[in-house]
Amino acid sequence: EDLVLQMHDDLYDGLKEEIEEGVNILLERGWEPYRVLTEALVAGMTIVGRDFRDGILFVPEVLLAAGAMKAGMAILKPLLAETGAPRMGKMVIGTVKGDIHDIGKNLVSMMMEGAGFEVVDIGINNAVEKYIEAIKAEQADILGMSALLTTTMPYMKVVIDTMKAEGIRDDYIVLVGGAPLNEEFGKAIGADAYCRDAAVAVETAKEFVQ
Ligand code: B1M
Repeated sequence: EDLVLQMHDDLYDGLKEEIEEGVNILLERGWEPYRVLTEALVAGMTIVGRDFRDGILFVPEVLLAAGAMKAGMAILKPLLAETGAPRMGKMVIGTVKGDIHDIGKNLVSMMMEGAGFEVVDIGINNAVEKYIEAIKAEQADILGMSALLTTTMPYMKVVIDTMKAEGIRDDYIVLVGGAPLNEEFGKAIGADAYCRDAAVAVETAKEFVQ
């Protein structure tokens, strides 16, 4: 579809209004919100990520792209949440200390809400104290942690180890995600599961709460 390719370019160029317009047009054409999300926005961000890695794009440009992506996600959010699914459980989610990448986390939050989970988003750059305070105060069923940097992902282990030391590790389902992680890492740090993407996070969370 031409419009989708155009949107990949617009996202790359950080054109917020064009992305909003594109999202609305695809929805008018009858596209499912999840398809718009994955094929137009997430796929576009993958291209941005590749050129960022290769030194073709720099932080200011990627920030603009992220802003455009968020604007598109804001339109989709209420639609993804509109399923009227029964309440499934409660999740506290945040990115780990040192990590400000929040698009993936926001997407997971949206999809979890859409699937009937209550989500408490504690934002970015969370120290272990913040996580533990939140899961206790919210009486959460699930703790979700997100990390996009190889330098911040080891912090997930700090959180889990602290939970163990406090004797509360087994009171929660701990799910982890983020581009640099994998199954093996999830196991090694003592998480209940690694979630490759937001859809997998939803499926995994459902399996654990049922
Ligand atoms: Co950053 N960045 N960045 N960045 N950035 C990456 C991650 C990088 C891979 C780019 C690259 O080199 N190719 C690279 C990391 C390399 C590494 O660690 N090996 C990198 C770097 C180096 C950096 C800086 C250090 C750059 C610098 O300053 N020199 C810096 C660090 C900032 C910090 O956090 N302290 C930095 C900054 C930034 C921006 C601020 C410019 C911007 C973030 C804006 C924002 O988020 N508000 C940014 C962006 C946008 C990216 C890329 C391009 C895109 C990330 C993204 O949003 N993806 C990224 C390249 C890439 O990943 N391809 C990159 C889309 C999103 C939907 O996917 O986040 O993977 P993702 O989430 C998925 C899954 O991973 C999973 O589900 C999500 C949805 O399907 N998931 C979970 C994620 N969290 C989960 C939690 C769960 C479950 C599933 O819990 C249950």
